[in-house]
Amino acid sequence: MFTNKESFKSAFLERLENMYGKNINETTTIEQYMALGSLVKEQINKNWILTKKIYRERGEKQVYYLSMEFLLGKMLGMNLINLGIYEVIEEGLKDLRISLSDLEQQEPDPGLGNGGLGRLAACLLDSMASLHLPGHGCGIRYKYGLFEQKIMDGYQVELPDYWLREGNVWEVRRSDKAVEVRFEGNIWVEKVGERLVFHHENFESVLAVPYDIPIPGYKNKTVNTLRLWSAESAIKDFDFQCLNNRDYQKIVEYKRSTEAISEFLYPDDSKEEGRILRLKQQYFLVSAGLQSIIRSYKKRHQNIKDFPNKVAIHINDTHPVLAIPELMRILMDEEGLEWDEAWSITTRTISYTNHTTLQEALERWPIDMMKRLLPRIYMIIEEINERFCRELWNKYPGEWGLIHEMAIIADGQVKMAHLAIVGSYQVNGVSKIHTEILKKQVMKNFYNYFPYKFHNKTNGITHRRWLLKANPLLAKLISDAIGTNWIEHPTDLNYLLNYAKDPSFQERISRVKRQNKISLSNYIKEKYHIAVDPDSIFDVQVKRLHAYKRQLLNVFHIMDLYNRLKENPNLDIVPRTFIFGAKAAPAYFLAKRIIKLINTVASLVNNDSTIQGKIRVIFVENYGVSLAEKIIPAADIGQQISTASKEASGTGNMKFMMNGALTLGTLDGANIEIKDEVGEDNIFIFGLTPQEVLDYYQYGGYRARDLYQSDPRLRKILDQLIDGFFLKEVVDFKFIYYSLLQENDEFFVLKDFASYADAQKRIDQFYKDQESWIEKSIINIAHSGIFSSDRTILEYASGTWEVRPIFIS
Ligand code: 26Q
Repeated sequence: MFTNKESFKSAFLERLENMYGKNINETTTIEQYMALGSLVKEQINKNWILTKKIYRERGEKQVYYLSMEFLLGKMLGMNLINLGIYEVIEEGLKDLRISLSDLEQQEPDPGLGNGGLGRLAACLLDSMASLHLPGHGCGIRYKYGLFEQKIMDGYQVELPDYWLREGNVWEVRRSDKAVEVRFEGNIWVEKVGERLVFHHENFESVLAVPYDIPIPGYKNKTVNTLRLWSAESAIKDFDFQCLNNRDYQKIVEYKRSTEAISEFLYPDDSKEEGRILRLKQQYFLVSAGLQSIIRSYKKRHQNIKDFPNKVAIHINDTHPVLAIPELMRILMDEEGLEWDEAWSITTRTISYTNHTTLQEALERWPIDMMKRLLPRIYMIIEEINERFCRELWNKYPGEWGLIHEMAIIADGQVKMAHLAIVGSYQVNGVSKIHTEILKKQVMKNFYNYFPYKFHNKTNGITHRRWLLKANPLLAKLISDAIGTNWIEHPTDLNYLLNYAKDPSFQERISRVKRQNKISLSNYIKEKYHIAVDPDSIFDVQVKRLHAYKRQLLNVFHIMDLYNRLKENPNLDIVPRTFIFGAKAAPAYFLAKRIIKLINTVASLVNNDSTIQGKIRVIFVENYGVSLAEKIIPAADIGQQISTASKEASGTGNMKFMMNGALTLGTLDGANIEIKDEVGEDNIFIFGLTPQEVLDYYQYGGYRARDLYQSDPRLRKILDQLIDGFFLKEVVDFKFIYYSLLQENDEFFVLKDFASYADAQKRIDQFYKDQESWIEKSIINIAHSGIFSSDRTILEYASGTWEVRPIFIS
C-alpha cells in the first residue's frame, strides 16, 4: 500500500513507462488517469482475492442484488477514499505537477442507469461493502449507457454514450466464467420413469460473458463484486473462408442479434411497451446471473436443499422478476427437484422491492411474445399462475372478479408485479408512505392475502460519496467540529445540533456553502457563458423529467415571478438562480416540450436587462451522477415537488439535506420522513396531501379549468404558452396547454400553484434572516444520518436477507 508519497511516485512513474513506453512529460492526461487507475486497481486486487477466498471457505450466506441498472458514477476518487489514500496520492501527483482532480475528470461516468433506482443500487453496494456484508451486484454491461443529452435551440437531442471508448480500468473480463443463455425454440416432454423431463430444442444460444468490478468498502478489507454480463455470439473461431454466402449472411445476422442484447440501456419509458429486446435483456441478466450463483453455491455446498440458507437473491423492481421461473427451471430441469421442493426453495430465496405505483410503469408482457421467446419459462409461469389461482379459489370461492384481478396471467398479458409478489418471501416499499400506498391501494388484494410479506425499507444514500467525496469542504468542517466518527456512524451527525446556533460555526458553514456556489458559478460561466451571482439563492431541481415530478410547476412560478418583475421592477426579492437538470425519455413528447419551455423561459429571463439580474434560469445539459456531485453541494434549496403519492421515495431529497440545502417539497415519498426528522420549521412543505390526491383520483371533483378562470396569475401564464408571447415557439407549448386544460391536469400543477408560490415567498423572506437560515441548514445536515444507505442496508440485512457481516483480515 502507498503509505507515503515517495513510494507512490516511483510506482506511478514506472507504471507510465511500462504501459506507454513514455516518460511522464510525454504522456497525456488520459494516459496518466489509466496508469493511476491500474495502480489503484492492483491495490484493491489483493483484498479482492482475499475476500473471495474467505467467502468461499467460510461458506456463509451471500446476497446477490439483481438489477437492470447500476448508476455507479466515477470510481477513481471513491476508491482512493475507501482505500484511505486520497491525500497521499493527491500530494504525490502534485509533486509531479499533476492535478488529481484533472485525472478524475478523465474517467467517463458509467451511465448504466436511468435515475433513482439505478443510483440506489450503487449506493447499496457501497454500504454492503463498507459494513462487511457479503453482498454482490449482478447486472448488464451495456455497451452504451443512458444517452448523452445535448440542448440545441432549447430542444433535447440524444447522442450515444459510448463510455467504453478508452476501455474500463476497473473491470476484469472473466471468459472462464461465461455461461450459455437460451432463447426461442421449442420444448418437448419425455416421461422417464415417474418423472417428466423437459427438452429444449432449436433454441438460439447466446454466450454471457461476465466482467467483474471490485466494490471496496470504506477503510476495511472487504472487496465485493459487481458482475456485469455482456452478450456475445457462441460462435468460436471458425473458418469464414469455408462458408458460402448464405451461411455467412446468417452468421453475421446471428452475431448482430446476440450482441444487440447488451448493446444499450433502455430509457425509463413506461409507455414504450412490449419491446422484445428489453425482455431479452431481462432474461439474459437473470439466467446468466442465476447460473453463476448456483455454480458458485455448488462449489461451496453439497446440498441444493440448503440453498435459501446460504443465498439471498434480491430483485430491484420487477425488471429481474424472471429470476423466479428461472430458478424453478434450474432446480427442476437441471437439479432434478420436484415442483413443491423447488417452489419452497425459490420462495425462500427471492425478495423484491417495488419502486413505483404508477400504473403505466407496472410491467406487463404480452403472452405471445413471452411464449415464443422463452417457451420453458412461460410454461413455468403458467403453472405458477394455475396453482396460485387454485389457492385463491379455495380462499375466495366464487369470487371470479377478484381472482381475475390477482392472476399472474390475464387479459393476454403476464403481470410481472403479481409474479414478484407470489414468488418472493418479501415485498418492500421504499418509504413509509409508499409502503402504505402499496398495502392500502395498489396491491391491497395481495396485502390481504399475504399481509406478512409487506415491509418498508426507506431508501438511503451513501454519505461517503454524497458528503465525504462530493463536499470535501463541508466534510472537513464537520470533522473539525465533531470528529470523524460520523463517517462510520452517520447518525453521529446529530452532534452538529450542538453547533446549530454557534455563530462561529454558522459563519464557517456559510463560507463553505458560498465557496461551493462559487465553484458551480465558475462551471456555469465557463460552460454557458452566463454569470450567476453566488449571493443569490441557488434553487435547484435536478432529476429525470417526468410530468409527475412537476418541473412545470417550477417553470410556471418562474414565469409568474418574471411577470411580476415586469410589472414592478422594484419588487423586493432576494436574487434567485433557478437551476434545472433533467433528461427526458426520447419518446416522451410532453417531457421534451417541458425541457423546451424551461430553456425558452431561461433565454427570455437571462437576456432581459430590465429585471436587473434578479432572476437567472440555468438548464444544465446532461445531468448525471458527476454533475449531481457538483450541483448539490452548492444548493440552498432542493425542490422535491412531485404530486403527493406519486414519488415512491426520492433520494435526491436526502442528498440535498445532507449538503445543507433546505427542501421545498410536497408531502410525498421520503420528504415526509425528512419533515418528521427536521421538524416543520426546517423544511418548506406545500400542496395537496397524498390522501387528498388519492381522493381526487377516486371520486373526481377537480376542474383545472376553474382555476384558469379564477386565478389571474395562472390565466396569464397559460395564455402566454399559446399567444405568441414566446414568439416563434408558440406551437411548441400548445401540447402543454392542452394537457392542463383539456386533459384536466393529471398531476395537479394548477391546483398546487398558489400554495407553491406561497412557499416560495416564505423562502424569500426566511433567506433574508441569514442566521436563522444557516441554523436550519445545520439542523438538516445533523438529521441526515438516518438517510444513509448504511441504515437501509442494516434493515435489509437483518429484516430481509438474514446475512451477517464477515470480517476480512
Ligand atoms: C421499464 C420498461 C422498459 C424500459 C425501462 C423501464 C424502466 C426503467 C427504469 C422503468 C423504471 C425505471 C426506474 C425507476 C426509478 O428510478 N424509480 C425510482 O426509484 C427510486 C429508488 O427507489 C425512488 O427513490 C424514486 O421515487 C422512484 O421514482
